[in-house]
Amino acid sequence: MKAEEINFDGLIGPTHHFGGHAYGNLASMEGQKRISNPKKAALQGLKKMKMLHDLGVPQGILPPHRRPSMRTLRSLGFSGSEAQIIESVAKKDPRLLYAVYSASSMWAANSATVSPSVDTSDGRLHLTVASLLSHFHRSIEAQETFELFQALFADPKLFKVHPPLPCGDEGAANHTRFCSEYGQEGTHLFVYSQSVFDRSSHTYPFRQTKEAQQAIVRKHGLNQERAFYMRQNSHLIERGVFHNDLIAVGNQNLFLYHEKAFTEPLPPLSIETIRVTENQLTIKQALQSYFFNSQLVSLPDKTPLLIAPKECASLDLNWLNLNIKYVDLSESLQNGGGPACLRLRVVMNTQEKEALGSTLLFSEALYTQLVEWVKLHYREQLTLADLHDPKLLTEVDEALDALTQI
Ligand code: SUG
Repeated sequence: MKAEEINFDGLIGPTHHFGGHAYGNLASMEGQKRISNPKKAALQGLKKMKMLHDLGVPQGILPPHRRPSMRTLRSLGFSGSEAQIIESVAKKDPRLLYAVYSASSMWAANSATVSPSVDTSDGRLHLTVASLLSHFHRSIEAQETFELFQALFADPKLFKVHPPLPCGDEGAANHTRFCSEYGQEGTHLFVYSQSVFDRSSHTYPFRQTKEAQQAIVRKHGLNQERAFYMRQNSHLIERGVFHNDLIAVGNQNLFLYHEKAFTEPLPPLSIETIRVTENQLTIKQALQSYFFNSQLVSLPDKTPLLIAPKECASLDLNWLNLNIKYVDLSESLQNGGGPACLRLRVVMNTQEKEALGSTLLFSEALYTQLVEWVKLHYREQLTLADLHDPKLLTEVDEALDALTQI
């Protein structure tokens, strides 16, 4: 079957701020209370999408969630007009207000786990929306993502969108699909941090459960013999490696990973591996530069390319026999989200792509429109104090209304 892999990037929303919401994510913890620049953040994200599109790598785009999440506040018992609710939450518990203002849906790698139709028993493309239970500000994404994906992947003959699971699941950030061609049956590597029955205590949240991944294999109808599970090195989670995509990246038949990523040997995946040693790149350097959160993509001529954060440009990477291009994502990175965090990979065949329609596919014209839209509607500075003002809510809604027109 002929198929291509589309990178769907989360469009960075107008309320991007540094709230220190993600415990165990060092950048987020350090960034708390810094002044963010939502306009710069969104333009950086769009520029990355354009870079991939210009390189001939298929690119899609996902709209931001409406923030603040009024439905979350109402579900927590706040009532009245939206402005009244904001004022009341701001007074009673500002942390709650900041959390429901989080623009975290930008990190689309955490929106779902995807299985292309060539891998599933019923021949449909399956997506399980991530529950994101480990952090309050992220868990509120799940229901909205579910509704969005049901609307986007609407044809029940081609797609099956599963609701979030009742256990910790952070989506594609902890899953790698290997294959020789995108349209050929793949092999799946699921990396988890713990079992739901694990009783050991640790400082930082262990986000991904094995049970969620086993459920995904069952529900998507994947071939059990081609699904492998590995446990993340727990010491690394305590050092800030909160998702597997901070320490490993794979594409097609190539897997690039740090020697300390796992404590057991890799399963028999029949792939080419690049095992990065501590001598070549220390864990500290990997985290500071977000090297492993690069996107590993295949160019139209099939050569691999690494799209790395610009923070990697100063590293000595002579040992790496790969072409590299650098991107500036400083705003997202200050919240612990690099190039790979911002995208959800979806392998689609021609029929599936046609059913999706063109609205979400990146084009030169869409890029121009979105850049104009961001320039018109986004602020250049956002502080936590700004989130207390109901005027921001009006501004955000105007922006999202205009986006709907686009
Ligand atoms: O869940 N940061 C996100 C970053 C997600 C990165 N994604 C992948 N590795 N795939 C997280 O920790 C920070 C938000 C704040 O602090 O305001 C945040 O949620």
